[in-house]
Amino acid sequence: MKLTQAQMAAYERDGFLIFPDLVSAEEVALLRREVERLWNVDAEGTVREGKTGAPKSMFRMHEDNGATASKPFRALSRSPRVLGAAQQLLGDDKLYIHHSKVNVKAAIEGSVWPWHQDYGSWKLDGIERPDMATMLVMLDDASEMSGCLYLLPGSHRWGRTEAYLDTSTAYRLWSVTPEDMKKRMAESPAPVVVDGRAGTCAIFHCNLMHASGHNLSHRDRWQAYFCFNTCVNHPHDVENPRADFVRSRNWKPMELVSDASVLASEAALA
Ligand SMILES: O=C(O)CCC(=O)C(=O)O
Repeated sequence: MKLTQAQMAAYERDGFLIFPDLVSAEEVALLRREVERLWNVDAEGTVREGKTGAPKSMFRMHEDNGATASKPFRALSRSPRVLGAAQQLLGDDKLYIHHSKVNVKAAIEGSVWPWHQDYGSWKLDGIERPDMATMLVMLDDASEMSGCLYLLPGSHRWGRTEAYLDTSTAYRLWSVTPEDMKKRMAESPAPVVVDGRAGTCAIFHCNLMHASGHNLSHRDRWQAYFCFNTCVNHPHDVENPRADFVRSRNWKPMELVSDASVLASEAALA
């Protein structure tokens, strides 16, 4: 996939791009089988909801080792559609993944994600510059009812905003205070709803404000995220670094594989 000049300009202006049907129904079905397989894996990185024990986030699908390694997720993370798009937007062919994850927002009981910038956490991981972008992959049809993501257009241009550690959900997240967010949203364009069919993807800048609400529907909402950084921008040492599953130290440049590798990886699973 080669992004057009218009897409590059829109990313610069808005801080995100949305790609309907970037991942096929067959690929989504395979990735969903992988999520089901990983559901009960007892991995260090899996964050479970306090009330139900259902996963909220599962990490580290993209590596070729470890309890949550997944060939289809690894292939997708290196495909021209995903890695190639991130390379173009970050202006660098040498990228690695800071972390990958699947966020499971369980029907009715799954918890929310407050307004935040990802770089709020990643700067504290020791990453010097906001030269990072995340590709989201919908593994379900997502709607406002099911707690889809919202993006605040242009907010990446504000730079990094002061963050506080929100501990109200099972995943401790550096978030923007409600007071700050209310002021800023009053002066911003309306948030964009990232909804649509499973297989829809969105790539967004690490300083873009985003959030998602409750899943009031009867079905879980599953979404995968690949968070890219440029290799030269890898984290420097910090005191008490977070674990490797969320702050990778595998800074080797990733290599592109073909788009067909996602489905081809199923043969390797058999
Ligand atoms: O999955 C979601 O609804 C939001 C996730 C998110 O914002 C994050 O993981 O940083």
